[in-house]
Amino acid sequence: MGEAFFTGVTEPIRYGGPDSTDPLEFKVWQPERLVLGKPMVEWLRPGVCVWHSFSWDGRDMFGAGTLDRPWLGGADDMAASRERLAAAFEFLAKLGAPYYCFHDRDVAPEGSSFAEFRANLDALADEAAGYQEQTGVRLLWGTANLFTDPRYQAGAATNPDPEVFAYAAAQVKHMLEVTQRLGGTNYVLWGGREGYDTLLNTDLRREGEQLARFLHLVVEHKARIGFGGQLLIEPKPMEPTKHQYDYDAQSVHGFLARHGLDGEYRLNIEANHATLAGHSFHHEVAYAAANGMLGSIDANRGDPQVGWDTDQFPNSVDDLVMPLYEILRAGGLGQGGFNFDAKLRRQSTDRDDLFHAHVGALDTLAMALLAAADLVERGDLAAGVEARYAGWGGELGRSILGGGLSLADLEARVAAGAISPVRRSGGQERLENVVNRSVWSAARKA
Ligand code: XUL
Ligand code: CO
Repeated sequence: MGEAFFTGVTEPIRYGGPDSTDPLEFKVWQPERLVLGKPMVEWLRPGVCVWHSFSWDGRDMFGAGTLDRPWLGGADDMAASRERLAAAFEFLAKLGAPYYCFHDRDVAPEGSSFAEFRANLDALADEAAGYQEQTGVRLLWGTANLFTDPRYQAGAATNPDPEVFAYAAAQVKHMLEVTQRLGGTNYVLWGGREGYDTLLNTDLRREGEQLARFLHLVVEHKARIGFGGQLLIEPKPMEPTKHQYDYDAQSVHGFLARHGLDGEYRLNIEANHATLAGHSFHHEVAYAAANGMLGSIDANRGDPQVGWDTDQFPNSVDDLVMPLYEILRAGGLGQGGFNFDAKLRRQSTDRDDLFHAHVGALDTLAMALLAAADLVERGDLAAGVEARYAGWGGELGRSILGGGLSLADLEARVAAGAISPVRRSGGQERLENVVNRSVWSAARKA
């Protein structure tokens, strides 16, 4: 491995323990530490994203790039792309994160035709395969960028022009194959522009049908090539469009069921997308888990005062404990993982800031995992939920759910005075204390 870019960090980041004062040592993250009988790394399967960490120079809609990114150098050609890949794998090897994720366009220059883009991507995928071999880093997921190029201004699958649909299909076909070649365990579809800016020019019925057709085509191609990974849809309610069809976990689930696609896709839940949808991250993960739709996680956070997708690195244990509790109770993420879909603040200009961000994110995630495991082990939260619904295990509850009682039957029972509900406390504050107890207890034992 070259040592060209991250010269401020000469050795792989080590575990220093909770009392370490070295900002570039892990305080909690110990990949092999057993949690509920399984190594931390297997519960979390954390990954680094190429787009925010290596392809972005800090530019925003008000100003130019600010970050020190010598591998970008302003060019979008094969030489610059090779440098970027070298930088990414040097970083990954030093951080010790086991996975990475990328869009086709994050690694390959567009060229002047689709055929050229495809050839560029193939050449860089070969190079990535070599780095994977050398470093042991694996691909968590691949995806196609169907939102940056101006051709996608009105969407990809939901575009009014079938030629744009065809272009998107070509891109996804190829990237699915590249993901398979690199051993990716998931393929993600995020429909950034699958939505509308105004209803004045939009046919909702047609766009829904187009999207369903597209998703069916991906399922068919997955079967044709024998891709063993999971297909994932990443919900987001808006941005860049005013309204995105894959609004949240529940709308995607409903859409898939309506079009005979449930069972084919699961969800890639992103924390900041959940909050943009007016939900908590906990809600989205809990919904996915409750409906067998939990696939993978894009870990990040928003800012409570800023209403857009700020994609900050996760740094709050409190935000992550309950999503992790749901994940543990669901038996884990299976083939999924935690991709840090997070970017530095524009003023965090040093190359080393990337290490600080990921070290903090891994430690935060690890600490939240310990707290969630403590909650699972103590079991009182789950026991409380069980007890709350105990009535449904009795004669009345079973008869209602079994379809044995009509509205008239129920009216008769109520009128006969056989039914007299007793109010019980939901105990929210007591339960919030239970969660805090596990957070504090896990911190003491870290
Ligand atoms: C955008 C976003 C994407 C997807 C992959 O908000 O989260 O980076 O994760 O296309
Ligand atoms: Co994301």
